[in-house]
Amino acid sequence: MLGFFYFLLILLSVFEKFFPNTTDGDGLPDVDEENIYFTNPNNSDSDDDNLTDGEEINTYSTDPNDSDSDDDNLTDGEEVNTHSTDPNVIKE
Ligand SMILES: [Ca+2]
Ligand SMILES: [Ca+2]
Ligand SMILES: [Ca+2]
Ligand SMILES: [Ca+2]
Repeated sequence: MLGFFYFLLILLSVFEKFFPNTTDGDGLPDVDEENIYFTNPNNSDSDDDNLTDGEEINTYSTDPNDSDSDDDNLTDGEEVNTHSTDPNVIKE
């Protein structure tokens, strides 16, 4: 009986590894949002700049907690979606 529970535990850990629990569907596991990125696990866009936390971390390398990573007064979302500028480099 104990062996069966052990088997279930292993099954669960394998499952979580391949299907990380992400409440807000931004592609970042909740545990990573809380412990690594310090973003909101219940909000797919913590800084409200129209890029999801996952896009900022994995695609654009921008700050998911700063709506304007390079402080040039254009939000990260505006730079990527509207101006096609680099959200990490201040435009001259
Ligand atoms: Ca999030
Ligand atoms: Ca964002
Ligand atoms: Ca941002
Ligand atoms: Ca900017």
